[in-house]
Amino acid sequence: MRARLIPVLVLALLALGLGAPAASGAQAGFDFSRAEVSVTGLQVPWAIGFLPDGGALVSERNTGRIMQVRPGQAPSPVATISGVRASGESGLLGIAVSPSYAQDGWVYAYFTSTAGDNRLVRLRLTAPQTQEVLFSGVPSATIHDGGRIAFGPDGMLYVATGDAGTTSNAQNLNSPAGKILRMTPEGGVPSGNPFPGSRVWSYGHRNVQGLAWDEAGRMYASEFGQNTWDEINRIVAGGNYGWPVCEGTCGNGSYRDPIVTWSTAESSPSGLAYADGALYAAALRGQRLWAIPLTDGTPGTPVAQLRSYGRLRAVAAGPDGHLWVSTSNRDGRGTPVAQDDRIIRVPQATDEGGGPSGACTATATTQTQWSTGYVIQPVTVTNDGTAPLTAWTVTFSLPPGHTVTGSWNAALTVSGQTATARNTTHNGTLAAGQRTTFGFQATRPAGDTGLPTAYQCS
Ligand SMILES: [Ca+2]
Repeated sequence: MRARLIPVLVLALLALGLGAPAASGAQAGFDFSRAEVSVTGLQVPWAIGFLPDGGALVSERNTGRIMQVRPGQAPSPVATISGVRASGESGLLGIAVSPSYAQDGWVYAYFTSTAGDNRLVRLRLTAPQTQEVLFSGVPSATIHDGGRIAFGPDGMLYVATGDAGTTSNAQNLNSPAGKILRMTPEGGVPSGNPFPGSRVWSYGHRNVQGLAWDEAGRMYASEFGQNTWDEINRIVAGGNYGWPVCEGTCGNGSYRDPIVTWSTAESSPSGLAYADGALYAAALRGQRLWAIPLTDGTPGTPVAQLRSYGRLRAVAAGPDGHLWVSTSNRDGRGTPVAQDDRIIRVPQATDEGGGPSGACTATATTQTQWSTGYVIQPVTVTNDGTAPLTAWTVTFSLPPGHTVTGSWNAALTVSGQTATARNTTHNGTLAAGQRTTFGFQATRPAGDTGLPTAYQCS
C-alpha cells in the first residue's frame, strides 16, 4: 500500500536550499567585469596615495614627478622631487599621504638619490623643493630597491627595502637593506620595535614592494623571488623571512615560510592592497592582478584578474570604493600602448537581488514523492536581513522533463528549467527574522528520481 511505502521512499534530500548571494557576501569583493581605464598618459607610475578630497597622487619613477590624478581627467604634475636618480629599477618609488594630511599637509616619498642612497623624505605640495630628510643611507642599486612605504594601522610609517643586489644585506641586522623598517612619522625609532634602537621590523627579505594590513591589523608583504618563487608573507615583528638561504617555502624552522607562492613568471608581485576580505597583488612579469581571499589571515586559492593590461605595478583601495591599479608598461620591460601608462579602476561587486537590507534564504523540504511526481512542502522563506522585506522571489532549477502542476502560497512560473516563485499579496511582508512558507507539486518522467535544486531567495 503506497501510503505506507512513501516514508520509505522519501530520500534524505531534505533541507535543500542555498543561501542567497548576500549570505555569502562577507567577501563581496570587486566586479572585474566592470573595470575601466580612468587615467591615461602616465610614465611608469609607481605608487598611489589618496588625498582627503578624493583625488590621488601618483609617483612617476623615472621623471621624479608627483602627479595629481582624477578619474577621467588628464594627470597634472604637482611636484617634482629634486635629487632623484632613476636607473633600472630605482628612482622615485613609494609615496604616502599623511594620515593627518588635512592638518599637516605632509606627503612622504622614498627615492633613489643623486647622493647614491635610497632615502625617505617628506614635503608639502605647497613647497615641494623643501624636503625634510627623515631617513637616508639605505643601499641602492639598479635592482632590488624595494621602495613601498605605507602608514600602518598603528600610525607608524613602514618602509620596504630590497637587498640592493647584495644578498648578505638581508640577514645583516645592521643594514637597512633587505628589510621592512618601522619608524615614526618623523623617521625615528618607535617604541615596540623588536630590536632595541633599530628601525628593523622584519628581515631576510630580497625585494619587498608591497605592504598591506587586514581589518584585524595583520600585516602582509609581497616579495620578488629570484628565479623560482615569489612570495606573499604574513609579517610579524622580528620575523626572519629567509633570504638568501630560502626562496619560497623551505620548511626551515629558522625562517618564516610565505603564505602564498607563485612561480616568478606567473607573478613578480609589486604593489599589494587589502580590501573586503582579500589581498590584491599587482604582478609585473605575470601581467595580472592576483586576488587572494583571506579567512582570518589564511589564504584561499589566488584568482588571476585584469589580464589584458600588461605589467601591473601599484594597487590601492580607494576612498571611492574602487580598487585602483596602475600599469607599468613604460618601465623598459613592457610593451606600451598609446594610452600607457594607465590607471584602471574596478568597482565593488554589488549583491544582486537583496543586499544587506534584503537578505533572505529559501530552504525546501520534500514532503512526499512517488515514481512520477513529488510534493515540495514547505519551502521556507526566511528574512535573515536586518530590515523588513516587502516582497520576495525564490528561484530554483527544475530537472528536464519535470512539470509543475500546482502551487500554493506563491505565484509560480516556469521558464525553461528555471522556476520562479513570487510572494502572494498576503505573505510578501516579512519583518527581520520572520519566515513564511509555500509549496508546489510537480510531475516527472517515470524512472526519474530527480528533484529541484538550487533554491535562491532574493
Ligand atoms: Ca622568503
